[in-house]
Amino acid sequence: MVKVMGVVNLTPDSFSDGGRFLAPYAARAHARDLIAQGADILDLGAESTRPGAAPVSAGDEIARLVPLIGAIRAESAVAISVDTMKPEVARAAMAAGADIWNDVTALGFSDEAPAVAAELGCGVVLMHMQGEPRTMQADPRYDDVVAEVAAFLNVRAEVAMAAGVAREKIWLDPGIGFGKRLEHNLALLAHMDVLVALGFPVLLGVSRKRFIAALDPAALPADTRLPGSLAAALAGVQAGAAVVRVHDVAETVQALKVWEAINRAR
Ligand code: HH2
Repeated sequence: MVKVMGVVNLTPDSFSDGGRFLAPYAARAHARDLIAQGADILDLGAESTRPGAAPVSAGDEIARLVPLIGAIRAESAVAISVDTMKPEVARAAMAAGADIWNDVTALGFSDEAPAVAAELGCGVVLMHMQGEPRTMQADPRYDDVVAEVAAFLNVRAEVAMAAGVAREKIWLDPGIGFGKRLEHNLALLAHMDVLVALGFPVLLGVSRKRFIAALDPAALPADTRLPGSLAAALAGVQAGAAVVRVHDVAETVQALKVWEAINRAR
């Protein structure tokens, strides 16, 4: 069964739902809603990766994340992931009850990150990004985006395992929209089987992303991109993605139920 990771943003400037869930009680209510809608994993993020977003200190990230993790843990056994690049934030989050470190820098933000992931024994999402969030969309270039992303993820998985992260704790993610033009995103989605063949579960984040508006100018506001998000998520799972990271959990769960029922009828 494909797993659904629901996004809970604790940032004031996320592109899709910026600020709406910043107040602690609102984030908690949102987390509760996503659990009720069928999320298998909640992905909590306190630092936006939006191009041009302001950096957040580790202390601020921890102050936003830890109370929410505690509150969710007190009432649910749902898997909790934290979207952070910083080892000290991952450490505080796991101590508070989180299970997974979702790192858009694939444990590359600091030298000690792979060893910290090994020590924490948590799940680790290794995502591909070209450049850094502030400038990544300025001029992304690849000779062969699918081969380059696959090679990068393979190396990062090797680095993580060499530091002591267990193989079964690792998930890979092509990083749709992270230093990629429309054609790069489409190539990665069309050839996701190449990433799946690396032998790790693949996590895919396409929800409400800008490439959808590049294909349909009517989808300029991020909250009008649900149909495109579902189409891309289903294309991804058809090619073998194991987890989809989404904002619209109920709608994605329904789409996956239909898709899985059709597959069972084959
Ligand atoms: N996308 C975003 C953030 N984190 N993590 C993984 N593993 N994969 C993704 O595709 C991914 C991610 C961007 O989405 P969102 O959280 O809505 O925006 P922001 O980073 O501005 O909070």
